[in-house]
Amino acid sequence: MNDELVLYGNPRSRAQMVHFLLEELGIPYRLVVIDFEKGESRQADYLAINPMGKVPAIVHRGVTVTETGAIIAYLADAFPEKGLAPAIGDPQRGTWLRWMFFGAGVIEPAILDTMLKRPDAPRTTAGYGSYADVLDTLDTMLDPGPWILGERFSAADVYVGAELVWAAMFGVPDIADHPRIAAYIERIRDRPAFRMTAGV
Ligand SMILES: N[C@@H](CCC(=O)N[C@@H](CS)C(=O)NCC(=O)O)C(=O)O
Repeated sequence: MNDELVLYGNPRSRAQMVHFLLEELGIPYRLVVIDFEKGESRQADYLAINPMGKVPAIVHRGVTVTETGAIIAYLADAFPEKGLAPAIGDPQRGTWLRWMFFGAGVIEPAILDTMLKRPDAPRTTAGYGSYADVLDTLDTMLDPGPWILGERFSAADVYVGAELVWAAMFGVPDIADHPRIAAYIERIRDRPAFRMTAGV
């Protein structure tokens, strides 16, 4: 079996979040840059990896994984000795999965809809309720902090944390009104692996 780990992405994309995780894990990998300007995400050889034509994607041990949250969860589990995912059977696993899925299914659409100023869907129908609900809930996620699992930094911080850093950089509103979230964003930005992969 080919054990090589290949990440397809580029620094100005969600692939940065996976790159951030790889540096936190400190494992060997090969980065293949997919250049959007050259149309590489829509070329046949890349569509064979991800038919969505989206990055990030990884290939590891002959298996392709796409979707940022799934890749981050997969890699944290694939290298358990690095301690970035609570083991199956550990009650903290429930908290970890909760916020990993919150990152993909709640934070991401809430941020995008807010950035694009899309009209609000009815609160009971929208999976994220309202943007204000999401911020209030993130506040509870960080109580007591400093990380999602308390004193333990994990892959959930890589995913949710990077989403929030990017949201703040793109000027998503009201984050400054939540000092706990603002301080968390600074903690993520200060991590050497984040700085190195985001070029900040
Ligand atoms: N649901 C995907 C979204 C990935 C995504 O939209 N990636 C963007 C860059 S951030 C992309 O590849 N855009 C290039 C294109 O659509 O051609 C995930 O969470 O990984």
